[in-house]
Amino acid sequence: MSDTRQLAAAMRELDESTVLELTKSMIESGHDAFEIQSLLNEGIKDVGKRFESGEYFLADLIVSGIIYQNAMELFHHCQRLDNAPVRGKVVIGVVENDIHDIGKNIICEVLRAEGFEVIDLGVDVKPKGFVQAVQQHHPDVLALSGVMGFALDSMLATISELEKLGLRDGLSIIIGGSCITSGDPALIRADKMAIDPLETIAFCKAVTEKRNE
Ligand code: B12
Repeated sequence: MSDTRQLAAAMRELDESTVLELTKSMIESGHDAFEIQSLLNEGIKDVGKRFESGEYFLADLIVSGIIYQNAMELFHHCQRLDNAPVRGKVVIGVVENDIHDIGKNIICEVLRAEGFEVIDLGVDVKPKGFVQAVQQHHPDVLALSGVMGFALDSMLATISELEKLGLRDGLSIIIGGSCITSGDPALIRADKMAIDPLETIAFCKAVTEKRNE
């Protein structure tokens, strides 16, 4: 089996030492971070399927999260140079009742690497938490992350609260995470929905470039 196939399989089997060994060797041999992440994503999605079918238990989900994050620690390429100019400001958080933060942490890292100042509100953020952060930080972009099916309702509740308080105009909102399956962002009254970190960067760059025109 090739290293790439083995990496997804080792993630699926929760074989931490093989995951870390292969991640290291793929980084050393010049594989792209997004390619490695997509293999880890493929493996961890299978962990979810095994959990759903009763083959894996909650403890296995917890372990899969730890392994994934330890593999992510091996990436140091995303550090922004301290003296690089700040491109814009993003407030991000995982929406109410959802505590899945691995994907959100990846988005934070890639945005920081691209020169954005990121204010990370953490997990299970209530609509009022986002409202307070928008009032305090005046971000260019508000990014709402969610994985659970119900996260879309929490996103809609957050955007409704911003609208109610007159804070929606002039604020660009991107929603993302695997709660997004398909559909139109306008249904949630967001400006953009995405799963791919690269699309997130492109959206945030477009917003700040437009602001600077
Ligand atoms: C690890 C894991 C956990 C860990 C999370 C650890 C952590 N620190 O995050 C723990 C053990 C805590 C956990 C708990 C639970 N989990 Co869980 N978990 C998973 C698992 C296996 C992996 C999730 C993950 O991290 N994936 C990897 C990351 C990198 O992917 P990602 O989050 O999608 O992020 C990527 C993109 O979506 C995107 N992205 C992310 N955020 C954003 C934001 C923006 C703005 C944008 C643009 C993009 C973006 O970028 C990322 C990079 O590619 C999934 C399986 C799956 N199919 O996803 C189940 C899964 C999500 N969990 C599930 C369930 C049921 C639960 C529990 C209810 C279990 C229980 N009985 O208690 C609890 C719920 C807790 C809660 N209220 O949130 C279900 C959800 C079903 C549903 N759709 O509603 C899944 C799908 C498993 C399954 N098939 O049954 N879980």
